[in-house]
Formats: sequence, structure tokens, C-alpha cells
Amino acid sequence: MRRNETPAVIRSGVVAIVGRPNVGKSTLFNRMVGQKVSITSAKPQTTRHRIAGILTSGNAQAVFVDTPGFQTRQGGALNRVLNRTVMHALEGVDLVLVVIEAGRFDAEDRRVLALLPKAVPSVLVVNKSDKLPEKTRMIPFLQAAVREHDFAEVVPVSARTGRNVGELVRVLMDRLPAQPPLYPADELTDRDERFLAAELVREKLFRSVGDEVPYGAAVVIEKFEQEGKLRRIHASIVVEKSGHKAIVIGRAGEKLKSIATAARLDMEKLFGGKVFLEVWVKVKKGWSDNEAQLRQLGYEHA
Ligand SMILES: Nc1nc2c(ncn2[C@@H]2O[C@H](COP(=O)(O)OP(=O)(O)OP(=O)(O)O)[C@@H](O)[C@H]2O)c(=O)[nH]1
Ligand SMILES: [Mg+2]
Repeated sequence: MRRNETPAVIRSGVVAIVGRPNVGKSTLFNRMVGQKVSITSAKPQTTRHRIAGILTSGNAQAVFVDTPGFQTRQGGALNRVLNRTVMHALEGVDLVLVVIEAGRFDAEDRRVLALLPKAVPSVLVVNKSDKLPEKTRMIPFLQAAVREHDFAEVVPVSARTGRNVGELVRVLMDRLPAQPPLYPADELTDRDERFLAAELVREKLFRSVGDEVPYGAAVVIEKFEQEGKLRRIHASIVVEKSGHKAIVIGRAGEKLKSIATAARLDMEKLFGGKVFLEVWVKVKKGWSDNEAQLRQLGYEHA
């Protein structure tokens, strides 16, 4: 380094992403991380586990933490566990992104504000700005939203189109503490392939089966073996009722086959190698309202 060159500040930190269900947290997370790591769907309460995604860019590293949508309606053990996961994910973070949907701010969003740790700055992210393109409506909405809480910044984005997401990343990178990176620069996530594989199967289920079936379903990886670049994966979809099993399998097994094919293609892309995937369906009555069974199925905060 020459004498009058100032060294660039190295920044890194943990950025939690919170909000009510379905506001687009996971879509935004994937967009910022630059790869599809967290599953998304049009149904609320798709995300069930804390997952970190790492973005290293220049001298800064952000460790984004995606969380389940905070749920304020009555629910069983699974809902309680998901809300606990959100609260735990807020511990020890450097920054919080509170995601809302453009044009909507209501009691459910206010419940999320009540969870925010007092000493940590929070940035309000107004997502789905593509749904509210008129400035005459967006500006008064932003003005009203910032009055709800002492936000450090407010940034409208569209996670779907990517609009303004680069600006959001710049804003939050500048707010991270000056410290060395927490992960190696080429690390993408804190989760292993087993976890990611189970999540991809669950995503396809959420996207292809309607009504209450996905809410009563979990995915377990029974076997995960790697031979060179080939991964052999056996997954089970655990459902609540035998009627649900029939729906997931579909006529002549067509539904299950399409779920497995779509999941396999995503796994091959994410893992960078061929995947042999077998998916089975099992019935476990009442698992989603039973904390012991939730623990067995990998829910950390059950
Ligand atoms: N129009 C529009 N839709 C979006 C945008 N971002 C996300 N979505 C859609 O909103 C729905 C929910 O997206 P997710 O990313 O799964 O939302 P989430 O907040 O993670 O939801 P939970 O995990 O269930 O809490 C999906 O259908 C997304 O495609 C956006 O910027 N614009
Ligand atoms: Mg999500």
C-alpha cells in the first residue's frame, strides 16, 4: 500500500429478515444472496427454518438470516415453534430488515415491530413496489409507514424484478460493523445439502398441492449418499392424514412424480451435479401439533 492510500474499511455482520407471512422475505433473501437458497411460494408460511445466506462483495460481507413469517393468528404447536424461531433469529444480529408489502401496513405488521430488539437498527423494506407503481400512492404510503417506528432507513424494492435491491444492499452494507468476515468469501449458506434437499421437496409440494395439505406436511431425508458427482437422495414427505397422502401421490402417481422431478432439477442446479431422487409419502397423524414429533422432524425450537 502506498503511503497516502487509506485502507478500505472491512465490514461484516448478521442481517435478520423479518415480517408477516408472504411479504416476500425469502424472495428478497435469494435476490440479495444471488442464488436460490431459501424456498418460496405464493402460500403464506412457506419458510419454517432459520437459514443464513452469505453475500461477500468487495470489502463487505452480509450474513442474511431468513426467518418464518411471524404468525399472529391462532395455531397449533407448529405455529408456536415458528414464532419462537423468529424470536431466536433476532438475537445477536447487527441489523434487522423489516419487510412489508407496498400499500399494506396493518396490525400483523405492527406485531412484528413489537419484536424488534431496541438496541439494533432496523431498516424498513417496502417490497412488491411493482404492485404500487404510481408515485402519488407510494410516497404517502412511505410517509405513513416511517411514522410507525424509529427506522434507520426506508427502502422500497421489488424482490421479484430486482428493482432497487442493489441500492438496499449498499445501504445495509454501510451499516455493518467494521470487523473481519464471519465466513469464507465463497461460502453460500450455513445449511448443508441434506437440509436444502428437504426444503426443495417441500417447496414443490407447496407450489403444486392446494388447500391445507402443505401445512400438514414435512420432508425428511432418509438417505443422502454421494458417489463422485452423483448424489443419491431418498426423501419422505410426512403428511397428517391418509387422504393427504392420496392427494400428494395423485392419479397414477403423477403428482408425486412431478414434485420429485421439479425438486431434482433444482437440486442439480444448486449442488452442481447429477441427482438420483426417490420420494415416498408417509402418514404421521397429528405431527404438526406435537412438540416431541416436531423435534424429531428437525424443528430446532420445539
Ligand atoms: N409482485 C411481487 N410479488 C412478489 C415480490 N416478492 C415476492 N413476491 C411473491 O410473494 C409471494 C411470497 O413470497 P415469499 O418470498 O415466499 O414470501 P415470504 O415472506 O418468505 O413468505 P413466508 O416464508 O411464508 O413468510 C410469492 O408468490 C412471491 O413470488 C415482489 O417484489 N413483487
Ligand atoms: Mg419465506
